[in-house]
Order: sequence, then structure tokens, then C-alpha cells
Amino acid sequence: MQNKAIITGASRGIGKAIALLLAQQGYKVLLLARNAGDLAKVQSEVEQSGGQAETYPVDISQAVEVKNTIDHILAKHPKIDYLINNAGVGTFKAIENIEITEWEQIMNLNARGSFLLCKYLLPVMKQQKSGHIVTIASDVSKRTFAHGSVYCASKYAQEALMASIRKEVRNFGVKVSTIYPGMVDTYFNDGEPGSAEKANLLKPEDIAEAVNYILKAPAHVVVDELMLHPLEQEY
Ligand code: NJP
Repeated sequence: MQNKAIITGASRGIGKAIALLLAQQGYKVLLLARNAGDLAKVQSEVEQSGGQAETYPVDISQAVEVKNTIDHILAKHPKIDYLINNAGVGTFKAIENIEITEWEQIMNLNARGSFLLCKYLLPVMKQQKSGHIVTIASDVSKRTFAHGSVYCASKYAQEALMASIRKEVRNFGVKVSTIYPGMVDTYFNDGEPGSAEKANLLKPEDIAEAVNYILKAPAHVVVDELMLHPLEQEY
């Protein structure tokens, strides 16, 4: 049976690159993000290259929306092989200038969103005695920097959540892996990819290759963590 991968933040950037590569590898990709139009464009790119995709517009910071979406997916596909937890946002400024609503938006997507997806999907993976969750966290899951307070906090939370869940589910045959990228040339933080000064950053496709490597590990191997940086990045 065809493997199925749920990918969050699949409408652009890293999530889109993961969707295109996994679809090329023969997985059916289930694409989640808020913007239905952008998801439809990714779906048609996947289909034009011979792959299979479905779209599920959802705001992952909203618990009821996440639950309804996962219920909907499971009603159609009772076996889900992979969850790629990728959607995320950040803001970078002095702590006194960060609005409470921004704290909520960042924590509710990056940390709570990952929790919600695991909460609703893991019971199924545990029951099927297989499954693999790969989270795109950040190298700032393990280091801090000025003006990155809330984003770093959300990514530290994501790292701890996944490290703990890894220990919780391994005896059920479920793998949990976390990728920590450095700077990637995407739309993140209102970025515009493709500019000359970002030419040496990681590409979304680099992260997609890392996901593919992790998913291809033999059944007895779990890649716990994988960190990658652009050679030119100081950290
Ligand atoms: O960012 P971007 P990246 N509910 O902005 C979606 C981490 N990372 O690909 O909802 C559901 O191009 C949004 O779609 P839409 C980063 O922390 C990055 O770089 O339609 N989805 C879009 O598909 C994040 O965890 C860098 O607006 C929501 C996607 O998320 C991951 O990489 C460095 C949503 C964002 O695409 C992917 O980010 C690093 C919501 N509420 C870690 N809000 C880097 N780029 O340098 C947004 O260390 N999305």
C-alpha cells in the first residue's frame, strides 16, 4: 500500500520542498497549511510530476481545527505512516516590543501545534505499531541569540516535546526525529527567497533531502537528531 505523509506548512518554503520530494519518492502527500490557493498550487505541481497529493487547509494554532482535520484524514486514510511537523513562524525584536498576541501566535503554532498533531495522530501510530514523526525545529532549539527570545523559547519547547515523545513511543515501533536547520532561504519572517545575498544559505531542498535520509533509515535505526548549517553561517 502507498505510504502516506502528512506535511504541515506545505504551501511554500521547506514544507513545499519536502512535499515535492516525498511525492517523487512515491508517497501520497497530505498537504496542510492555511492558504487553500497556495496548497492547490503545490498539489498541481506534485500531480504534474506524476505524484499524488491532497490538500487540507487548516490553522494549526487552532486546536479544534487540528482535531477536525486529523479526524477527517483518518476517516479517509486509517493508516498514516509519516507526520512532518514543519509549520512555524517567528518574530525578531526586543522583548518589550513583542506583543502578547505574537507570543500566542508563535507558541501556539510552533510548540502547541506540534503537541496537537502528536496528540491526535500518535494513538493511531501506536495502535498500528509503526509510524515516524519528523519535526523541523531549528538550530535555535539549542542556542539563543538577542532579539530571538520568543522564537527560541518555542523551538526549545519543540525540541523537548519531541525528545520526550521519542522515549514514550519507541516501544510501540514509532520513530521520532528532529531536524535543526540553520538559515534557509524561504519566505520565513516575511523573507523573499532567491536574492543574491541569500545565495549561500541552505535551500528548502537541502532540508527535504535530510527528511528523505531520515525516513529511509533501516527499520531498526532511528535518527534522533540532525543539525545542518550553511557553511558560511556563524553560530
Ligand atoms: O517558512 P515559510 P519556512 N497554520 O514562511 C505555514 C523552521 N526554520 O519554510 O498557513 C498552518 O516559507 C505557511 O503556510 P500558510 C521554521 O521555524 C526555518 O522557512 O498558508 N500553517 C507556510 O506553508 C518552521 O518551523 C528557518 O501561511 C501555517 C509555512 O508554515 C519551518 O522551518 C530556520 C501557519 C511557513 O513557510 C518552515 O519554515 C530554522 C498556521 N497558523 C528553522 N502559519 C529559516 N527559514 O531560516 C504558517 O532554523 N503556516
